[in-house]
Amino acid sequence: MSKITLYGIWLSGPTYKAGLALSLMGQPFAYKHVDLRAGAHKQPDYLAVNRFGQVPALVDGDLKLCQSGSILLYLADKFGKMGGKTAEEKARVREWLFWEYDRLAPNVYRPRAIKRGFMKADDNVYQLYTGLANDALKVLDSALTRSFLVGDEATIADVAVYGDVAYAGEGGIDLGPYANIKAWMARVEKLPGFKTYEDVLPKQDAA
Ligand SMILES: N[C@@H](CCC(=O)N[C@@H](CS)C(=O)NCC(=O)O)C(=O)O
Repeated sequence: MSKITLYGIWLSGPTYKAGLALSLMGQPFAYKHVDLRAGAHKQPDYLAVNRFGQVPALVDGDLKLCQSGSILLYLADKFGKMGGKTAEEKARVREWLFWEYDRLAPNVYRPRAIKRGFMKADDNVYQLYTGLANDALKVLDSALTRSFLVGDEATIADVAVYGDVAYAGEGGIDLGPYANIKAWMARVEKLPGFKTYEDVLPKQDAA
């Protein structure tokens, strides 16, 4: 059976979510570096893997998948791990996945892209995103009076949301006021198989 291959770039938060899920599930994977700066994600060979021309993508045999949330759901289902134990838990996991990519991810990733010079924007645009990020972080902080987001064990909901908040600092967003988020991040970081984005995502192709 051939290994799963993850396509992405080490600076990409959504790629980190897929890599972190594989690592937490104890699944080795091959890796293909997609050079966004060179426009590799818009070339026909990559568009054949991900029609949206974005990273990440995941290839498992003949199956080509994209969208980090969909990839996480696929991995949870395939390996029977981190997907929630009951129908209700599985539904709650999906709620968090849809919420985080609506309210949290763009509002953390875009300030980071502005700070790192990947995106040009005026200060008022930066302030708009960070204001929305803080609105979402308040909601998250008040939900995190429990060990993990859903049930009593870590799920892919924690992976997806961790893959947003891990970049808050790089975007100039202070997590200081969010004690519950900080305590939860420390719990996620203690899970077996946890890796930072620098550690989980190679900077070049890897077999
Ligand atoms: N909703 C997508 C977002 C993916 C995304 O925004 N990827 C960025 C890199 S972090 C990308 O490929 N940007 C290049 C582009 O959109 O042209 C997911 O979760 O996979």
